[in-house]
Amino acid sequence: MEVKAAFEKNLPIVALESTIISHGMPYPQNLEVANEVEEMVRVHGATPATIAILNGQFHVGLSGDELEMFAQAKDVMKCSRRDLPFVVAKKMNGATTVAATMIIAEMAGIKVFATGGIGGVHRDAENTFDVSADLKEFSQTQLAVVSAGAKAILDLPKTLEYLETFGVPVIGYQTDVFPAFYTRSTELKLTIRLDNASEIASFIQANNQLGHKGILIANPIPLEFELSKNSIENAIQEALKEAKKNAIIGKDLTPFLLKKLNEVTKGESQKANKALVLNNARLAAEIAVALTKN
Ligand code: PSU
Ligand code: MN
Repeated sequence: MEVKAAFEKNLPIVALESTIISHGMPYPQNLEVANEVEEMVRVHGATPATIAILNGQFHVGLSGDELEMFAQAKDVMKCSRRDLPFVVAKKMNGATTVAATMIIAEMAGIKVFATGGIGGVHRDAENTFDVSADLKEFSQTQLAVVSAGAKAILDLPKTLEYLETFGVPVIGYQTDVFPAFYTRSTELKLTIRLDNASEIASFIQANNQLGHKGILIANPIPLEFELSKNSIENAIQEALKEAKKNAIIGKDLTPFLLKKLNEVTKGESQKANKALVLNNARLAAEIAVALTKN
């Protein structure tokens, strides 16, 4: 209802994904984060629209009970682009990844989307070919996505190369380098830096007028929540080793690595994750508001 009213009045809306709730964090922290993220968007003047699939139908905006169901359910399918027709045909419940959320948000007419981290090119992709469908989606779906970069479980230089090849602009928000989710900086220089929401809104308008598609806005984790590079790299190495030992591949790999990281860091990664998602929700709301003013 809230989202429908916002559309009718042309008010700013921010899309949110549901895989981060169902597969990205454990219960009950996931529900807490989902609610706080929605509240953060509201406090900054926009309407949150958490996107998911219920009984085969696309939902843009979830009720409290629906959020709770996605936070608790064990049988919700993680849906990327290729999974959408299956879940619709079978009238199943599905949680949407960044790629699938972009598709449904664009269909609904939403321009801005906040998440934690996007999928990317996995380490060892030269052997496994594991490249998230999120990346290709940016080249075909028009949406501005605010993320804290991409997790260092991935190969970040290759992820940026891929985005460059597909013509996807990566904007550093108040930064000259690509952030790595748990840490604010890397050696990876970006070509575009913008320092406030209004400049980003102007960029989005120019991009969309040109008929270009996705934009990645990289918003570094707040300084006080940043983890140390060494400790997180050690935890990642351990998580990757476990994944290899258990022969985890395909769509199961990202959720497996997130869960292992949380175990290895004794919940530290989870705390950082929450802080950066909230920070992204705030910036996305500011951008959505600025878009209605430009
Ligand atoms: N990275 C995170 N947290 C997440 C995800 C990625 O730090 O929750 C989720 C997002 O929904 C993202 C998906 O779109 O994992 C990517 O999965 P895959 O690598 O299988 O495309
Ligand atoms: Mn993959």
